[in-house]
Amino acid sequence: MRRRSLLRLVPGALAAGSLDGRAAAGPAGPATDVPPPADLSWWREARFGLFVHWGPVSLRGTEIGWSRGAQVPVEEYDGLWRQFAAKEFDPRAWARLARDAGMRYLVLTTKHHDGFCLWPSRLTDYHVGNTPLGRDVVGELAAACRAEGVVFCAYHSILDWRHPDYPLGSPGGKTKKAAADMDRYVAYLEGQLTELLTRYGPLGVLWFDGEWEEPWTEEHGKRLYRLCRSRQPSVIVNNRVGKGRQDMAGTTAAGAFAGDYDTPEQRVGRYQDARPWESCITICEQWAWKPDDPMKPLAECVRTLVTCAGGDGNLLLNVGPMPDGEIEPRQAARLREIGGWLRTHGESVHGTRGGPWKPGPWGASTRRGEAVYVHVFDWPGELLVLPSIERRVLEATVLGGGRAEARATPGGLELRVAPGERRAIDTVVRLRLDGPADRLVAR
Ligand code: JFZ
Repeated sequence: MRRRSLLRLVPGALAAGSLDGRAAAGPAGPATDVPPPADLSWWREARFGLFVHWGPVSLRGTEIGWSRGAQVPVEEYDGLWRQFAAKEFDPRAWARLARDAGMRYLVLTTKHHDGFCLWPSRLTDYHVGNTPLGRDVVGELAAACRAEGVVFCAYHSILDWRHPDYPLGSPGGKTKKAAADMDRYVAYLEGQLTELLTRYGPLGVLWFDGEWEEPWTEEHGKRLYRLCRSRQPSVIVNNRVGKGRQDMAGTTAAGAFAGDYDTPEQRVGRYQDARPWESCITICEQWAWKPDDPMKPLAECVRTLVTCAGGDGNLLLNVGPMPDGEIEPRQAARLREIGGWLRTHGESVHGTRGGPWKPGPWGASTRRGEAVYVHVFDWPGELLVLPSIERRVLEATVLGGGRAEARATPGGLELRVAPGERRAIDTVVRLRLDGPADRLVAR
């Protein structure tokens, strides 16, 4: 069984201006004193994952971590674990839902900024094993994901506003702790990561967060990156492990920063094929569950996923399960709708690369082998004209059924689909080319 991407086998795929197929480190690649970047091909081909933010804070319906000492007094926030019973928690149902949504991996908040651990850590009492729920959420979900064919991944907050040794505290890192000891805290953090890396089998991704505060340094980040890769050589680590992330656009600054991929937050990343990236975006507005949180329409979810793929990136779509352990039925239904769309259109998302046209107001494009998928969200009129490509189009069809026409003219490539055969969310026009699409330069 060969799981490698076909793209990397295309002769000449390393030519300038072409897609490289492997996880190119780019100008912002990791330093030489850390292991070379992980092989990201399975993750890149997956394109779509489920982010899960959960913890006792769901009992209040306020934001995880950030509401501690803000909307919820610190003592009250830190006592919520006593009521965390989550009687309906069904890890198999979460994993199945992710799979039904067409997602290939799941990232769980093992510990968020509030310090609460969703696994029974030996290094603290502040964990799920001591709550009325009394189960190992990380362990059970990791097993459920494996059973359902979804890659289990761990989010972990570097900062911990509750831990006495971490120098900053709630609200939002705006207070200082008198008796803090960062070295001791780093030992705690590394001890917890060692637990996660050794107890639960292979983790697909370690999704770090909270690196932006002053106590954390790039040296800390490189050490943590090395720890992860030494325990699990194949694990993929995001760029929030170190100090390279520039802002919420999530791209990594030039220089020698640790981390395998970029992390735009609450926005779709820009077209970038030299370094992998993943946008994390909430299905509602809050990361943790909030009653009546306005939910994104199906069209927005699908177009967001497609625009990520068209920009050569991934989408990590977030849900916050309710305090009883269930994912809100309307959110679960939305995820299944996305899955339904992907059952017809998945070949234009999974396993593709972005381009050759960069996303625009009209839509986005993806490619694989000798096929290009033009995702048209908004037709400017009778036809869509795109910049010419240096290949002949042998055939144009609409994915899911329908006729399309592609005509090369001096003014560009003209695409036509009769108004009656267009789709409300995304008309996917599949172009069959006279050769590989990966060497076409993205414009
Ligand atoms: C971070 C977390 O704080 C957030 O709760 C969530 O887990 C997300 C995926 O990652 O997002 C941030 C990071 C920094 C700020 C706000 C949200 N900030 O500095 O204001």
